[in-house]
Amino acid sequence: MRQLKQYVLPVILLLVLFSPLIGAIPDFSKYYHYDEFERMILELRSYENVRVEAIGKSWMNRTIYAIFIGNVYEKPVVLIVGGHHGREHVSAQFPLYYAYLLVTNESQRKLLDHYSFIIIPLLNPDGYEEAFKNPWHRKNCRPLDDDGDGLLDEDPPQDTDGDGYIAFFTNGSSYWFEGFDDDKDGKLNEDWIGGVDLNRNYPVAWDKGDINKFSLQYKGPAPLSEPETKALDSLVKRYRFCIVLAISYHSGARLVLYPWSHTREKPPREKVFREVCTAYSNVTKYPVLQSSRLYLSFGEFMDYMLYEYNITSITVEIFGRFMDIKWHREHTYRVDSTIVFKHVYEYFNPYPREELKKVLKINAIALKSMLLYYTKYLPARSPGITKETVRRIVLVNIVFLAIALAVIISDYKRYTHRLFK
Ligand SMILES: [Ca+2]
Ligand SMILES: [Ca+2]
Ligand SMILES: [Ca+2]
Ligand SMILES: [Ca+2]
Ligand SMILES: [Zn+2]
Repeated sequence: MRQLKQYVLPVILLLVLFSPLIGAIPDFSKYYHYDEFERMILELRSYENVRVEAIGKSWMNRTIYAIFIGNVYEKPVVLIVGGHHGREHVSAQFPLYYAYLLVTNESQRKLLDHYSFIIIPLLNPDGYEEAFKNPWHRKNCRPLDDDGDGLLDEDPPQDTDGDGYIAFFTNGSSYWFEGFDDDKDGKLNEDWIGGVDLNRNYPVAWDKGDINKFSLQYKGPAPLSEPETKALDSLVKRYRFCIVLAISYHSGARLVLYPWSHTREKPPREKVFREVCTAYSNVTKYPVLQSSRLYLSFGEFMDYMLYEYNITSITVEIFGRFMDIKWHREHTYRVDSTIVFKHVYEYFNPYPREELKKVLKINAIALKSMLLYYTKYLPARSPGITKETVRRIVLVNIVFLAIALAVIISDYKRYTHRLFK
């Protein structure tokens, strides 16, 4: 007995120490490299009603995942896509965080009564990983000879002074980035790693897109030329008739956008679009705007969903310093006649810990509230034949049979009675 007692205290201590780990979700208040991010995606497989599918590979052979929550053939599907753009880390963090909420948070789980979900948190894993080295990186990593010298990606920018930032310089007439002239051709940073802007690569007004390979908005050699956009498109093709709403997450600003991006014309069902966006905006206070009112963009995902598949689709710019004059002033320096800006990562992504937590939380509340609002637009569906329906049909048939039998018997009795009377 005494021997047993000496184990009690250590066991209790261990249980107390590790209890927060049991059923806990990952720490989303910091950012993760791709390998860890991938591990967090795969860990979702241990939850009920969750399936994780590899839908394709990036140029650098990283896997692109889709997370399925609930039964997509039973409940209308909400499609959520993040991480189109490398440096917009929070735009990938949020969809993964939200996937965890849908399976662990009581209040969010109620949405599964109305919807199922397909979540692609990170469409551009190469760009995402590259942005840890070069936080200006937006495109994918298709090997691309930007300057036409026959060499691929030979001169990206670097942090030459080791302060952890890649600075941007401008003197009013020209601009340049921090880095070495890697190929010693006298030009600085003229051929970055990659790439194609995935959110300009879809076949909607694609021909009007940017053909300059060095441009951050380079549209690619052909519509859907990239393995990343192709993977997403074939997934959407498979479930096009189940998807009732598509939400694309980006960062750089705080806005809720609706189509079109490629024209200033009104989209079909503009009223619904405005209502849905407003339901989100009521929580976050982000302004609601038609995307093209901000600027025109061609070959864009949200437009493609509506144009090609008639899927109601919106874009949420989840966080950013766009138009934040005060922040810009605080993060811009002047050295002689040169203006220096370093904090591009913080422009696109909230600071780790408190600020990041706050952004994720408020957007999760906004998304839930928008989805609850949107239930009124869900198509009326036949519930299909369930076990319960079969049980009821059998029961009703038994009752009818019993009545019929009773009638026949009583009729027979009456008949025979009359016959032999
Ligand atoms: Ca080159
Ligand atoms: Ca390049
Ligand atoms: Ca530096
Ligand atoms: Ca060079
Ligand atoms: Zn973006």
